[in-house]
Amino acid sequence: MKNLRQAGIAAIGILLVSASAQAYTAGEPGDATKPARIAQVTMTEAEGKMLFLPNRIEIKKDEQVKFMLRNNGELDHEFILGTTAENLKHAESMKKNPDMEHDDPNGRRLAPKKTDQIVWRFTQVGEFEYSCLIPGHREAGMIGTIVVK
Ligand SMILES: [Cu+2]
Repeated sequence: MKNLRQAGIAAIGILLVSASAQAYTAGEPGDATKPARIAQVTMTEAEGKMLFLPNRIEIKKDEQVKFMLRNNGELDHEFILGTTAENLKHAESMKKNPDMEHDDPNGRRLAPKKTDQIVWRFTQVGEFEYSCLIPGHREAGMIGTIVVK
C-alpha cells in the first residue's frame, strides 16, 4: 500500500487519466457507513468573484469528514481535494481539456443548484486545499484551505 501510494504521487499525471490508481496525498476515500463529521461547503459567485463558503476547515488527523456540497451559483463548479501542487497540476491539464470529466473520489463537479457529497478520511497532518479547477475559477477565488492537525 505504501509503495502504491508513493508510485501514485510520483505519477500524478497518470493518476489524472487513470481512475484505477488510487493514491491521494490528502488522505483516502472514507467509508460512508461509518460516522463522519459534517462539513457544509457552498459554492457561489458574488461581485465578480467565485468562492467557497467557508474557505477554511480544520480537521483532526484520522477524522472522517462528510463534505455536503452545494452549488448556489449560476455556473458549474468543482470541489477537488488535494495538495496545492496536485491541484495546480490538475488545473493545467484542465486548461487543455476544460470539460474533463471527474470520476475521482476526491472531486465532484456540480451543476447550478445541485448538491453532492464526498466522504473523506484525512490520514496526514498538514495543509491541503479544495479548489475549483474549471479554467479561471481558482484564479477568481475558488480555493479553500484544509488544516489537518
Ligand atoms: Cu468554479
